[in-house]
Amino acid sequence: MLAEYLRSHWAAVRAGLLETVAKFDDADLDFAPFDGAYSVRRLVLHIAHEEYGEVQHGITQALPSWPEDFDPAAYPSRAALESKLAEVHTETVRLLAALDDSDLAREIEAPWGATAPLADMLRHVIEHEIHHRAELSLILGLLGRPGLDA
Ligand code: NI
Repeated sequence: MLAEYLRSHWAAVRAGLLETVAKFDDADLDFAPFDGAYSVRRLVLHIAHEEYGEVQHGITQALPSWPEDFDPAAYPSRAALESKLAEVHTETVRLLAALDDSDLAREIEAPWGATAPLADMLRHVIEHEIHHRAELSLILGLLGRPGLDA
């Protein structure tokens, strides 16, 4: 039941993220709300990168080390960002699909030394996505456009 809840919750969060990202034009991607803040492009890449690191290094440990940041210059358009989000999330969904509730109770020792049940590690990644999705929505407001109606 928890596994199914996490799958459906993340699917809903992701749908809202994609709806939010789709409200930006390519010309908006370098907008940052204040000096030193992440731009729209960097925020989207940060969501994908955190998921990639937490899932593929922290949980599955398929990656032997925390991944290098994704190079913003390699993602010149919204379509390129959406493609990166999908690439990372496809692997996460594959992992989630194979989980049942007993897997979620399993304690995972992350390579950085913390130990937590798998469910908690996944919840953290979902919360991270919601957190930055809200920042993107706020940025839409700063650009004078409607944000996400979550
Ligand atoms: Ni973050």
